[in-house]
Amino acid sequence: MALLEILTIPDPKLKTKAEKVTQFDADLQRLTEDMFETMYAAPGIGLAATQVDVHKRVVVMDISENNDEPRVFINPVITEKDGIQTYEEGCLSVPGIYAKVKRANQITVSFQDVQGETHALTADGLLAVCVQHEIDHLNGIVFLDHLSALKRKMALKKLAAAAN
Ligand code: GNR
Ligand code: NI
Repeated sequence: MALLEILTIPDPKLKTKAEKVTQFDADLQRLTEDMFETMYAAPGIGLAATQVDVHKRVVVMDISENNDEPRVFINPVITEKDGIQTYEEGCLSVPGIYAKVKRANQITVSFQDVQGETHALTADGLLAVCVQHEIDHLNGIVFLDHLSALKRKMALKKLAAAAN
């Protein structure tokens, strides 16, 4: 197992669109294990491979209190969306910044597991937020991109001030 370095904005590599996974092999298994270790250590409730500079469509997640519900989503695709919810989001790639983001309230996501088996999951609440947040990363999008230009500017100003 290994801790991976998490990219932070404004790193341009966070804007990379990740490639579909086609090889369900030992390297993929090891990547998910390293991503879990990195996510739990951060700590965070989700991590997209993009954030650790691996541009493949791989997401790990655990929204449980006790870190005992690990979930892996390979090649996730949202097939249904319903309603709207607003959630105060944070991101390991945007440290210390929190902002309300509007997203679908309920989603159905189709994905593969590390063996390549296909599954579908219907989720709402935080799980739905997290799946949408992580799929955004795979498409080179961070939550700040959902904010108004003014709110994004304020968040970036705060981030720059914190870095000094
Ligand atoms: O740890 C995280 N918490 C979180 C809180 C609200 C909405 C989304 C998230 S995901 C984030 C980890 C992360 O940056 N994943 O990409
Ligand atoms: Ni994030």
